[in-house]
Amino acid sequence: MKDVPAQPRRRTGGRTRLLLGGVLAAAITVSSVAVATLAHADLSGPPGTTLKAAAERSGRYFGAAMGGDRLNDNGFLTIANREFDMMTAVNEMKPDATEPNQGQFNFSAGDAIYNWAVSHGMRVRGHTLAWHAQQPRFWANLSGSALRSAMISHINGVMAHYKGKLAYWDVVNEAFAENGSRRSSNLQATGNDWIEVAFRTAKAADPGVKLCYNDYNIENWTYAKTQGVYNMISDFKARGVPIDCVGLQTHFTGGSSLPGNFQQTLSSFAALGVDVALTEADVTNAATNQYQGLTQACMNVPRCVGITTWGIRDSDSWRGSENPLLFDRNSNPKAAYTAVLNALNAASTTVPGTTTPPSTPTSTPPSSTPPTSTPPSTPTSTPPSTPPSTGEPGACTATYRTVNSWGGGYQGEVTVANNGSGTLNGWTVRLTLAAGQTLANVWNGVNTGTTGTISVRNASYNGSLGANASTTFGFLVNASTNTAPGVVSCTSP
Ligand code: 9MR
Repeated sequence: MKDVPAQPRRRTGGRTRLLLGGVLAAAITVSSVAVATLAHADLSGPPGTTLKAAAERSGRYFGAAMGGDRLNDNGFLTIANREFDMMTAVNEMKPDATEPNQGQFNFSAGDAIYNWAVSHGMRVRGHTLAWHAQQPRFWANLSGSALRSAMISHINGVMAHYKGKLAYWDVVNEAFAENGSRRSSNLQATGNDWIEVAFRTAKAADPGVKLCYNDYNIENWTYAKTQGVYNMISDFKARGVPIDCVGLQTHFTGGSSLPGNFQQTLSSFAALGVDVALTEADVTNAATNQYQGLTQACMNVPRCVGITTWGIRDSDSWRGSENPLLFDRNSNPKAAYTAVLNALNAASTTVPGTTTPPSTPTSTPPSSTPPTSTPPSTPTSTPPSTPPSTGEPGACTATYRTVNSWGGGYQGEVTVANNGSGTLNGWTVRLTLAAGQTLANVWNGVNTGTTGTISVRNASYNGSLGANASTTFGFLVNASTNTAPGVVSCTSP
């Protein structure tokens, strides 16, 4: 790797000064430059006119996620460069991408995104090192201590490559089940301590990067999964397991919309002594009030360091049919964009350490202590049982498409349509997964079974379909071969 001298300070994003990494010549290697760091927060100046300028006023960042294919998409790059100061690779730094074969690391796709981002003054979040999905194919043949060793080697190999370059790493992703216990996975089967081993390994590999635990459905404070993660972080802090931050993915769907207690969740995590961040935000139909609310909640919590949306335009989204992002397919900002911008500019707290001088923050850290009450054991919203149909029997159809696939699995989407004249009150789709395939995750639907023929019925909020209406659900499959599932049937009661 060639050393590239650090560039002198220059101004970006309005009045906030960033120490920039330098301009990169080639997209093949990661340049040896310091991580750009936020230097100065100042709430007294004029409002920012871009997301990043507005966020930087309070020492925060505003990020997006991009796939490698967006490097050839000038529409995307233009908005990214103008509005964002943090970047996450959608798939390119995941375990299957970075270590496709045991001991053979491949950083070309991740480096291309990294190099573009830092050469445009952005910092980069690493995503992710250990996860039950998108694993290298060879992990499927390992278990026990061999898999544990492979995970440790993977973390060491990837973190050595990016040492000193990244602002954050999502060390472990999505390790909890909805009921607040650990998700069962091959990594979990190596022993309950796999998560802390991952964090200790990561700390030794790159002591300078902030190490995060990242998950979805942990935004509602009273939800069992939130409490499960909270208890783990609390335990880690008590025992000195190195952890710096919690990423709340903030995927808001019709079934899990912005909870009224979101700020309490953020401040409760922060009170444990970790930073919090909204790492993959998207909201069904970009509901303005939810985007405003999630931004405001972050701005009200000093240790909420930034917000990332999972894509920029609806055409970049993993759930594009729900139009969940801040920019439409023609690159126009939506009403939600303005709401977010205004909420960023209205921030009344700054991130500790970003206001200079003095070196101590002017804002007060949250004084509330985390509750000691036992977390609820059931989710606050459970899908209701399916009501009887008033539509024509057999009027529903299911159409499958593969959204994305990789070495060890794929993301699928099924569109459920009502082709009858009446209203469909509830639906169930049956799919047959090929041998060796296991369902890892479903959204906008509720599954029964994870292998062979599985069924997915409507969630609480998308069972009712008027004449000619349709809805979609999505899912992830871990697979040895990526044969698409057969759609067996769609029925309505
Ligand atoms: O956006 C990613 C999509 O392209 C992939 O198909 C999918 C496969 O796992 O992963 C998506 O990103 C996920 C992220 O890594 C973790 N949280 C949920 C995101 C959306 O599924």
